[in-house]
Amino acid sequence: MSKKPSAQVAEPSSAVSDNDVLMDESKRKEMFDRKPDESNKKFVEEFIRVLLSCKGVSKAVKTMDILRLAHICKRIFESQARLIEIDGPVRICGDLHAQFPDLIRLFAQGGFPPDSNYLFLGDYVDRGAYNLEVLLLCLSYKARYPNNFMMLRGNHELAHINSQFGFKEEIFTRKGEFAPVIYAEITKMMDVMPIVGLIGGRILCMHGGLSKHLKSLDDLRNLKWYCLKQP
Ligand SMILES: [Mn+2]
Repeated sequence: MSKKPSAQVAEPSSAVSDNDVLMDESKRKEMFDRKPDESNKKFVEEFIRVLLSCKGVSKAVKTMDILRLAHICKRIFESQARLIEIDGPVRICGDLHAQFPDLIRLFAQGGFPPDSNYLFLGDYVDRGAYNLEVLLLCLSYKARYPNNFMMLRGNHELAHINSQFGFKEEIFTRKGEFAPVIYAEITKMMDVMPIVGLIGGRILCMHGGLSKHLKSLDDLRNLKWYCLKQP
């Protein structure tokens, strides 16, 4: 799969009110927060089905659905710690860098969730051609199996990096007028992703290192959220 996904203008909205909600952050959040768990579960399962059938994000996935998934995952990340403590067995996977076929191969070999538990070490986006497919499939599994599918933050889950290495450009090429809101919401979600995983109380996992000022597991457990300003 070497061909880049074709550029596509964002889908037209069926009603003016849909667009109003889409562009209004507080209305959107209110609507998403009102959805019952069962509805979110069905929504995420459908998301996984569409992404696995390789229909392509531009054609098959609506902007509102991307925003809803980002919202669900942001809530999950906020409810879990920055140091996630899990027990094995778990499959640990490194950088995906927008390589959707590689992600599918990983699942084909290791078992599609929830047959296996996963800990991804970050860098879902940038460099490759399938930023949205990779990120959204991972987020869908995170939303569906929040305690069995773990996603750490890599250095590319930061706006000042992924605005330069392909992720932002892909969203703006493929999602047209709704790109700024999608990019902004995904960035806010990335800001609350965990940064360290501790498996079985003894295997410490992270993307690429930690500050020398963090000296103990309790320092990691007590880490506060932080946000970098978008460029
Ligand atoms: Mn990397």
